Amino acid sequence: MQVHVKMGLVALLAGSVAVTYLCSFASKSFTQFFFSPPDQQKEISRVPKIRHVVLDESVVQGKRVFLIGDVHGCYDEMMELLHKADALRDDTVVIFVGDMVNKGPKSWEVLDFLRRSKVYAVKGNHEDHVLREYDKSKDPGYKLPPKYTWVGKLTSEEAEYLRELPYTISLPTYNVIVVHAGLVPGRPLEEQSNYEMMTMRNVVKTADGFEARKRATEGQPWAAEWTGPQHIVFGHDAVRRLQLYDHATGLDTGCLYGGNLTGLFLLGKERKFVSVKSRQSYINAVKVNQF
Ligand SMILES: [Mn+2]
Repeated sequence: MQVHVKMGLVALLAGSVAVTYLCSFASKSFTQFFFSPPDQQKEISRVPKIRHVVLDESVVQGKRVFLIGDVHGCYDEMMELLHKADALRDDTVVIFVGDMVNKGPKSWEVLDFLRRSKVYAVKGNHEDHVLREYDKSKDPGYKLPPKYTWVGKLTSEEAEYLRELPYTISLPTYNVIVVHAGLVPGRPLEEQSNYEMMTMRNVVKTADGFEARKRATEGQPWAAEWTGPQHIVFGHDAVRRLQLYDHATGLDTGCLYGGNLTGLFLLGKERKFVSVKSRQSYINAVKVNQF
């Protein structure tokens, strides 16, 4: 009898939890569906004034362009790569594909280098994470998680530099677009979601085109479905390492995980890579679908 009463109570409790959950889920979905533009469904930091930067002929004329994969605070490897490629010259335009900071050992040093040098970069999901933590840390009651302690020391100028990183950099001279994570095929640049440009890995086919997926468990790599006309250079996907498609090149070769840091020179239709070995595995393994 006692057992039955207990079971009844448990069932009642479980039922009420489920109903509460379903109600909150339904109302959230309803609100999101009717009142939020797509980007606000996923939390991101305040968007930069210019989302899409164009580096035209006046910037790249007579210069080499060198694109660098996800650095993640691997300052020593970054400097080694820049020297190996002889890229710190006035005749070389250097562009980073995002996720320059976080997770690795020397995020601040990388950020300081970026700000002091005449290099370009797009915003990755980790720059966005840093900004969200920075904004939260302005509340005196907020305690930064241990892995974001370095964010507490950022000046407002340093945060502002990260804030204004664009989501894409286009190089019409080379017919190239640089983005951190990816672009949804068949969708104009202006209609790409800020969140997805920093986080997507795959796309799934729908009746009217493609939808982005953050996780690689569903659909295809977006780059496999990208048919141009521009060539997209991106990072973010350390699990897949170097990705070579006709119209897309993925440069995240997992420096943070003991792989390589890879750079790419744009030379007409050819792709010339320069890479350096990671000095150590700063994190033991790439978690599949890591965010
Ligand atoms: Mn990333």
